[in-house]
Amino acid sequence: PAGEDQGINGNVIGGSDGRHKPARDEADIPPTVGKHKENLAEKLRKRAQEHQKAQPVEDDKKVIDPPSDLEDNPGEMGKPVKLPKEMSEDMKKAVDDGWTKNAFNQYVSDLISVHRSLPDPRDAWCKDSAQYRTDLPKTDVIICFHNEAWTVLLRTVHSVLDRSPEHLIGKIILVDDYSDMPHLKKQLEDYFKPYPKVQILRGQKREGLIRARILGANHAKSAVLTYLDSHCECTEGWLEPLLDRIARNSTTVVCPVIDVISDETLEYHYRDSSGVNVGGFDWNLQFSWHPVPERERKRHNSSAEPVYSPTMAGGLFSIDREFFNRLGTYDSGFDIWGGENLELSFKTWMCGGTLEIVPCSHVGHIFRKRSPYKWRSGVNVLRKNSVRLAEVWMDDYSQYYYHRIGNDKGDWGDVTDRKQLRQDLNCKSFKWYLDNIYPELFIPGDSVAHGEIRNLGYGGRTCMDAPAGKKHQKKAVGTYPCHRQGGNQYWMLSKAGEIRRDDSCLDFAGKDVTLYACHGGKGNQFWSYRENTKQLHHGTSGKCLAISENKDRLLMEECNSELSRQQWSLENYDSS
Ligand code: UD2
Ligand code: MN
Repeated sequence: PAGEDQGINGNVIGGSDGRHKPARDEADIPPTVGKHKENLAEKLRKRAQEHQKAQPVEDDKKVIDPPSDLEDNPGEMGKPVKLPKEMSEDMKKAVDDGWTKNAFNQYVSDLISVHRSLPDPRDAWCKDSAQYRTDLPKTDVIICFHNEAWTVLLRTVHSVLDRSPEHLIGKIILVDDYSDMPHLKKQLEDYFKPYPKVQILRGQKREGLIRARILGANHAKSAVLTYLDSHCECTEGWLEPLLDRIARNSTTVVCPVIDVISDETLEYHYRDSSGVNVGGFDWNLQFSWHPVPERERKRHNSSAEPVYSPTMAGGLFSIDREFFNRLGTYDSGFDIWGGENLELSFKTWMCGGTLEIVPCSHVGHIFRKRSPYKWRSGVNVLRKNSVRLAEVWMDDYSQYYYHRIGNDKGDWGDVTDRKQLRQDLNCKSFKWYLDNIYPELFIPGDSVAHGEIRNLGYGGRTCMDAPAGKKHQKKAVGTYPCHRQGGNQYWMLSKAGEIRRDDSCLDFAGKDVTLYACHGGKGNQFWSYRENTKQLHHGTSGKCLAISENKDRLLMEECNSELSRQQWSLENYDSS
């Protein structure tokens, strides 16, 4: 009976103000299958009643008791859910399985209502609805997924339904990119039957997120498209400030602030608008975050105003549907994952649009440390996408990316159509984009040298080699046989005397030679290359860079121009 379901389905708990109520009361518990159906459903119902939350079940999932000290409404207001230190074997296994399948803590997600409430991360300024236009366009929300966890996907959809004005949502289009997890089959249709706005599209084969997004766009009818990843949570008031920007100018592409939902505890973390970042990229064509640059800050009275961003992270944005089509949506030659965010960013700016981050709009996203799903075997997918991107949009600047990958471009297919598109749209040059939209980016061609830094001692086959993993880790920079593949052996000597990798700089503070965020203050990051002696003199210490006798590490020692281990050759050196 509907009355009983109320308690289970969490509708009464969440931050919903009654908008988008399903046609009939419906439990968040999907119908179970198999012969233990009765039993399982009964157990679940009991447990759910105890904990006042939505409890999913996946066909193959063993039902175990929740932690005994679980609070009444776990995860409400975005609070973290912490598991007990001592867990039963069954629980441990359930937790591990969740991590393996999803690369986040699915077990914890399953303990939290799919309608949970969140804190309101907006500045006071944002809540004054008088500043938003009253004739906001409708948006379709497109959510592509490949093997997403049940509760996480549901929470994404409910957060849209529960926290968006009804009249601004056309459809919510779920695009299933050929998932094989059992809970994403018929169960999903059954679950969303009472929600007429939710439409489910199924790909006939694995397309990757880029073509899945194009498929979604082809089925959309509303004036605006809004994309979300399948593990997001929208906060109160997230939508209006996005649509407002598009209502004012249909060539403005907008991104919410992406808050972090902990992969471990599902805690919702946010920073106020003074902590807003904008998007950039490096010459490996990887996306990166940066503080709002000074020149941009000066354009605004309040830090809550939308800011220009050179690039977008990719997953969460709104765009006028016609403008998106005019820009040729995405390059359908992009596979699985990656590069599409830069493609859309570059062409938005280069072809007459504007890309903004809107600090009044906050959406949470579960950032994962690894990709849980299968990519393509035998193809370097990311490289292929990036080469297509570089070929079409980056003019001569593509060489810096190619250099970085050892000029090994692989097979990137045919991009004739995409080049034609760029021409037809009469888009500006990549140089224009760099000069005007992303002047902060360090350009390898502006450096004194770029490429490998080779030591001439002990046979002259040893190169400076950056530590793997995250940047700015203060790990010691190493040495390795020169491999001519770019990658970790790609360095730039800037005119200011920095030895750089993107925004990390070679730094010596008396102990190890490390990589550290470039500070532009010379000192520990200042190196001068003496052409005649081939030595690299360090600023503050006055010492010279050398390698150890067994060639396995860098040394700093008193300068002596007789020692070949202090001699270096810098690729593409040009002092003029
Ligand atoms: C970021 C973006 C993501 C995308 C990607 C680059 C954010 C928060 N996320 O990576 O949206 O732009 O960079 O391509 O900005 N998916 C499919 N089919 C696939 C693979 C993935 O449908 O073959 C779905 C997946 O379920 C998810 C979305 O695409 O909903 C993005 O994938 P992700 O979450 O693994 O990417 P993420 O957040 O690491
Ligand atoms: Mn994601």
